[in-house]
Amino acid sequence: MEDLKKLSEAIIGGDAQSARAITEKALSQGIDPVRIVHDYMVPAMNEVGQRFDCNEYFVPELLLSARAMKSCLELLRPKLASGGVKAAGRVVIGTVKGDLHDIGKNLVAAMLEGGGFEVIDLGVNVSPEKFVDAVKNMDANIVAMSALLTTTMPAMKTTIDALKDAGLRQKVKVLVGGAPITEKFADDVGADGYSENAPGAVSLARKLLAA
Ligand code: B1M
Repeated sequence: MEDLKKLSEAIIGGDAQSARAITEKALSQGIDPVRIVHDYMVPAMNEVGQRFDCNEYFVPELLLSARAMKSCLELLRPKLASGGVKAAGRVVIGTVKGDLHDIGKNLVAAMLEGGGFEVIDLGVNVSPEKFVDAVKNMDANIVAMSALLTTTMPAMKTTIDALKDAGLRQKVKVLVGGAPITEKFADDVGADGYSENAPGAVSLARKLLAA
């Protein structure tokens, strides 16, 4: 069996080539992709964050680790999605305006796909207008927003207000998440739900649509 601790080490070290090779091998050995992500990749990125916090890592190191993480996610995404049975709902997802962090958002998108949702990923730095247009044009029933910066959290409220102004708020459930987001913040901005992690976002999306 593949030693997945080496995968964590490769992500922490920003070695995309090794990280990808280990992921490929682990998948060929039938290791559960959800386990690969949650037991090894997410903790590795958390360690990178801690090193950044104590000035051991700087932006270039973050970028290298993020690139390694993304490279592995490319391989994992189809596997995470293959469990889906039928479209459980249509989700428009994006990282809010001003925010370029997309690793967590990509993870949530991949897990939602895996949970049987149709996912329209608008990317990063998504303006309220772009969310509104996507809900209109794609006939989505969930809007999922991610924010990693305290300075971009207010964009979630601006987006919810834009949905209200466009007469779309009742049509969609709004799901929010990201490291600085809390349940209280979600309530304060008028979201329908908050999840602290990607698997939680999937069960919450199901619950919200069933309600
Ligand atoms: Co940035 N960054 N960053 N960064 N970065 C943080 C967020 C920070 C906490 C680091 C720090 O100072 N300790 C800090 C924010 C501080 C604050 O706001 N209070 C910070 C900063 C300051 C910045 C810059 C301003 C730095 C600079 O330029 N001086 C800059 C801002 C750029 C911008 O966005 N405009 C910046 C840039 C970057 C990089 C580009 C270098 C890179 C991002 C690469 C990329 O995403 N493509 C980066 C990184 C990698 C980080 C850290 C180290 C790691 C983030 C990450 O990917 N985590 C981060 C420190 C940290 O978080 N400890 C940091 C792994 C990922 C799996 O977790 O995204 O939290 P996360 O997702 C989780 C949950 O939050 C949840 O599910 C996932 C797990 O299952 N989740 C959801 C996420 N979205 C969800 C949505 C949901 C539900 C759950 O429903 C819709």
